[in-house]
Amino acid sequence: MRLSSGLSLVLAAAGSQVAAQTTLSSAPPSTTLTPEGPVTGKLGNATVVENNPPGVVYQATFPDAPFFKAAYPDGGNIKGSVTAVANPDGIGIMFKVKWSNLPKAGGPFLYHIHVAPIPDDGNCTAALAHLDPFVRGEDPACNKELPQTCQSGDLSGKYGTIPEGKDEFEASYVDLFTSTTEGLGSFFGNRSIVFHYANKTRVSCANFVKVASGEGPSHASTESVCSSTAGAAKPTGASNLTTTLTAPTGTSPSAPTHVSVAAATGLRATAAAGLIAFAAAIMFML
Ligand SMILES: [Cu+2]
Repeated sequence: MRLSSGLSLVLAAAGSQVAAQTTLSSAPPSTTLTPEGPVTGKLGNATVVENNPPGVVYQATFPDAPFFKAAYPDGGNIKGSVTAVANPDGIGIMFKVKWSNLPKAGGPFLYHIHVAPIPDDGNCTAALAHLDPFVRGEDPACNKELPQTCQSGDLSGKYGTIPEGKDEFEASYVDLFTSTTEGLGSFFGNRSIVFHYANKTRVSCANFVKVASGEGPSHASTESVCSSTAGAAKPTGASNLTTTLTAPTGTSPSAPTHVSVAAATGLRATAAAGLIAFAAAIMFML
């Protein structure tokens, strides 16, 4: 309970930050998701998902052995995970990608949310295609300036590929088009992440599993105690994602490349709050 109280405080602080920063930005959002940009999906462009359940955390942790054995001739595999939780306001999902022991060749690497889970035998082919509820298809390639025109599951397309020649990679960003609300097409909690070579070879893959259930009197159980109310997926007038890539200047081969992506305009504050809540959620899990 002490941890719960701490989490509440952090969430409250995050909320204050949103309010404070939002009031500083009196100008209306300079861009909107629609009608800007081409319509790429058969069902339109991806829509912003609201009402994602607070505190529900999904994590995909990579296995000990790769699917594509040739990527690790000496054994081992990519280590690490992709963790996801809703922003405190429920708009968008905060992703944290943290990997090490990356393949020595084959980059820049790609990673996506794929529609199907990985079976027990670890066959990444069984993940099928990318999460693509608006039926966009893979071609042409994602334009990261217009993430709503990309496949929802194309995370490296929207937020950056992973450079070759580094041992580690970390990225944190808010994606507005994926969801932790069960029942939506953009829901990924029952799906998987696939890590690819640049040529799309499937190197390794992992299923998302729920590791925290969010609201409720007890956080000890991983069973869901949250409401499964389906949120409406609808466009809102905020986009214009910005990306900053900070490459380390040190010579250590293990120095991570850190990518920080935040939504511009009012959502930057939301993203900051999301980071705080996300950290709190992870702390809680520990
Ligand atoms: Cu993929």
